[in-house]
Amino acid sequence: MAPVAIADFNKQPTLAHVQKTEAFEDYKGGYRFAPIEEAQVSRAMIKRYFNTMYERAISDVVIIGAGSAGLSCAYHLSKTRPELKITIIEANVAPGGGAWLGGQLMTPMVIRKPADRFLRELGVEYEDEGNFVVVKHAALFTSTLLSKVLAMPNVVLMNATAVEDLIVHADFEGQQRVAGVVTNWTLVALNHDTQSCMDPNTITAPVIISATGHDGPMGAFSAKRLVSAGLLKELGNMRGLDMNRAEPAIVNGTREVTPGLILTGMELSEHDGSNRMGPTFGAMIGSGVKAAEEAMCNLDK
Ligand code: 48N
Repeated sequence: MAPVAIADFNKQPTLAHVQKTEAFEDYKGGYRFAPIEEAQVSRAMIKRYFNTMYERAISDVVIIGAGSAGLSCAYHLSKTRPELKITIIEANVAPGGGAWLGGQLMTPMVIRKPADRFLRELGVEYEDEGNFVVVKHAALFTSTLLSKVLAMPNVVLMNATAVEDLIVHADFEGQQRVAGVVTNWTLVALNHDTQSCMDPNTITAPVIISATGHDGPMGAFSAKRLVSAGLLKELGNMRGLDMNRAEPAIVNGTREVTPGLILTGMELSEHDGSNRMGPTFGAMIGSGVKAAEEAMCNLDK
């Protein structure tokens, strides 16, 4: 069959009549794509996305927030336990949280030792400054970490999706346990005041890891929800900046704060009232990895 001339491109017949075009000319003779019908594109997305939603309605671990702590946690957990169904829920369209920049919109990222060994594991280059290292652009760290997490076969990322609430079950003794998350499209979650009730969806899991940060439209989401749900008396509220106190406090404090819920990253500073560390990210890595270890201990009980 003669190649379709570019002039006839828009007159592509429906798929029923089109033979498979063997070779695609390069730009000189008129670049062509293989023919397609719109419904094929829609169905290719719908089939995969909603199959995933169906399959992940019950997950082994849900991670709320795909910032540096959430992604470091997902990387370590999915690599160490490839059999676990790990589902990441990220409210933004773009995952990565605050880790696309260093500090005050400057792009280099500082990571204090010993967290530099995580960079070597990821294959992210850096400049060694003695007690700390500098990645030339924060996006190099975040995009590398994100690409490795997304390549893990047991990880699913649902971005543009917000956790609007926690599922909380009570056992026979009345002990309350976080048993999953309540989700909605983020644009819906941000517009509940503009419509009548737009009910959410659910994902159940034995372990929830919350890494929702300390600021942003939904920062410290789970910590705040624990207070409003009566599972935590009050927030500790993040304290002033002190790098040397903040980073070990966040990593060492990473834990299951209520049965079924592990907090990691800067959300923990709001829960515990620990200091902030400002533009240094080693604690996010360490806390994320520790949260993964806590989750594995929890699942293996
Ligand atoms: O990057 P963040 O905000 O949070 P962390 O803890 O991963 O990293 C914090 C780090 O970037 C710092 O803040 C640095 C170290 N600065 C410290 C300082 O002293 O200032 O990522 C949280 C992610 C974001 O992508 C949010 O969109 C997302 O969580 N998120 C949610 N996703 C789903 N549902 C929600 N309810 C929700 N809330 C937040």
